[in-house]
Amino acid sequence: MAVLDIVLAPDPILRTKTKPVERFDADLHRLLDDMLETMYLAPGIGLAAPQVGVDQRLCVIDVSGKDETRTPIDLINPEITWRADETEIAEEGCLSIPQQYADVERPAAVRVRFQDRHGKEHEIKADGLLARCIQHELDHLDGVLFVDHLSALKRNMLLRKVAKSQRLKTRDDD
Ligand code: K1U
Ligand code: ZN
Repeated sequence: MAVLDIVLAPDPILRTKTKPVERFDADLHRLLDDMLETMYLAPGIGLAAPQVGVDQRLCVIDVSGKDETRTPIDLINPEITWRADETEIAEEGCLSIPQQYADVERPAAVRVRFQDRHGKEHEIKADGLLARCIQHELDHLDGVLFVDHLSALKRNMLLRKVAKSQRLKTRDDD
């Protein structure tokens, strides 16, 4: 397994709509395993393919706690089939927008239909942190970032901070 580089905003790949996965082969399994390893190391609770520079409709999620057994989920070609009317506000971060956090309002529960790494179809209902993480990751697959749910003022402030910290890092690395 390998740790992949995480793409940071404003890289344009984070703004592209991903293409459906068609081949459920060894290359796909390697990508999913590498993404899981990258997510656990980051650390994060989710990671979508565009965040590692891949234009494919897939993501990995594991919302288990620090002292719990790992429960990774691969979501291939996921689609939300139902959203609760009730919404919840909670703080989100993003591995592609490091060290920036904001409250985001989202439906409190969702149903999602997806394929696993073997191409088998599943549909699950999720609430709480899993529902939030699914929505955050599926947004990535449509080129949407959590800051897009904020006011333009807040969004530009967070994105400017990321751009500035990247400029400083590039300067320090030189
Ligand atoms: O997609 C990503 O950028 C990963 C992101 C997912 C996410 C965070 C918060 C709400 C919804 C979705 C992260 O994992 S950021 C890191 C994080 O939230 C975290 C890291 C370690 C332990 C617990 C949470
Ligand atoms: Zn993210």
